[in-house]
Amino acid sequence: MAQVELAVYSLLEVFHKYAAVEGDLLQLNIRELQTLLQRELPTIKQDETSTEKAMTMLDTDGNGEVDFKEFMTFIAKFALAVDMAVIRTVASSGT
Ligand SMILES: [Ca+2]
Ligand SMILES: [Ca+2]
Repeated sequence: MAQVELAVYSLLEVFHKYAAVEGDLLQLNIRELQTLLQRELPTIKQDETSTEKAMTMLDTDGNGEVDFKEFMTFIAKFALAVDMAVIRTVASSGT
């Protein structure tokens, strides 16, 4: 499979793996979100307050859970932030 397709399937798989743990199988509640962030995005600093902040930030329709669309919006923002950090590193290394 092509690299981008693999990445998309991988994101789908990760989302559904954590979303299906309890309650609504297609949405992440705050505990599922916390587990996903801790295990799959360990470079983001984690504590209880940050999970609550993440939930508020990700849950754009305000239903108290994170659906795949909300999760992907977050992943897109995360990717852009990583890209910016990489650009800054390359620029500051003087190469
Ligand atoms: Ca769930
Ligand atoms: Ca939501």
